[in-house]
Amino acid sequence: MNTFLKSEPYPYPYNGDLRPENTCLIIIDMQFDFCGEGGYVDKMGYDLSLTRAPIEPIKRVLTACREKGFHIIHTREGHRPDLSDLPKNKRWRSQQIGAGIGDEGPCGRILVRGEPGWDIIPELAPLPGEPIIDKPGKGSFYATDLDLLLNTLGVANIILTGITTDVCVHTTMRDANDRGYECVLLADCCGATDYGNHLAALNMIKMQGGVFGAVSDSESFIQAIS
Ligand code: C5J
Repeated sequence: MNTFLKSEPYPYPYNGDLRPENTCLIIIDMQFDFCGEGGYVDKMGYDLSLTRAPIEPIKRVLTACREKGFHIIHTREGHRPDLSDLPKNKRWRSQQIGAGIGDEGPCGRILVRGEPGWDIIPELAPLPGEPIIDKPGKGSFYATDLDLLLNTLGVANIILTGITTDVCVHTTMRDANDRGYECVLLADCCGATDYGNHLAALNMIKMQGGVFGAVSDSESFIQAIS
């Protein structure tokens, strides 16, 4: 039996083969640093309500995926405490905006592994057995074993959620698409530091017949898998 989501610009997935066995929900960087008070995004002065908006929709999708037995993977952006995996230009640019990666902040050292700000927020805490990918970059494939995990699990379809839409989620979606994964981004399960950029990122996906995949929402996804 084929299963399709209501999505744009085409019903996802392209071949209707959407099953828990071949589909993975990826929740990207739902860490204090990106949506918590005193974290990296807060220190940069951006509106936290934009990056907190996806928390409840992701929770509903996560619950549905757990109930149905879908694969679930979480990611965290962060660097080694000695900052040996932090490019100098990335650090310099973050310092220019008053939120130096590796510097002390209200949530500990910004974007450093093991610090309070680097943790995934409790609302979306991974369960034992759900893999966590620790990544030093924006994309979830760069310098990680994500592709190995997805291949080993037999994943063909990726459901993208998390923050931020225009940076880590988009980079991951573009890379996943190039690797042949069939991707859909759930719009209300993502957020950006600028609402216009969130909308633009959604629009980019829908060009050229779905240049990186498709765009849907939490309700359509939950309805399709129920
Ligand atoms: C950023 C992310 N925006 N998780 N990281 O620096 O999107």
